Amino acid sequence: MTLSSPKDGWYFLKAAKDEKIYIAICTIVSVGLFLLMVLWHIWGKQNPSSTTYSIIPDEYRQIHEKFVEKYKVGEENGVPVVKPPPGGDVFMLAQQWSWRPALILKKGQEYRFHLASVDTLHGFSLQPINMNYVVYPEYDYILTFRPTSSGDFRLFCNEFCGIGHHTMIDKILVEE
Ligand SMILES: [Cu+2]
Repeated sequence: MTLSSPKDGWYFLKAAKDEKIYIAICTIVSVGLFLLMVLWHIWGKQNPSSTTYSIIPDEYRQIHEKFVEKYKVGEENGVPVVKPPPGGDVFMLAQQWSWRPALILKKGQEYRFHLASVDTLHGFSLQPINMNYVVYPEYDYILTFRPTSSGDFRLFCNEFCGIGHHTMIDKILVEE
């Protein structure tokens, strides 16, 4: 409610010159910022885009377990260590409170990474390169993943997910 209503027909009055200039500047700035967003997405140092599908948690768990069984090469502190073939799919599973499996990858090779949570919200935080994703339950995030340096990397959950959140640490070893 206003104290006084504008006169009838105010909407059809011609805008003053300074108003037109103001609108033109605002339009140019907003279109410019929008284009910058697109350009930054393509050329900026952003996390890559992912393709996302919805999943049924139990079905994803079965796919993950088959993947682990097929390419398992060892175990470390009860966590399976898996060496997937380059070019293949990697089914990572987050749940309270672990990221599985531990991985051995080849430098310079491409993998199709699937990130999924079967219970609650988790985070995928790859350190020390600081690559971060939020992983919502019931979705499969697919990323094309190509390690460009060898070494020993750690994968953390960076979304607080309960009492054991701090124990969600996984390992990715990249070989030459
Ligand atoms: Cu967590």
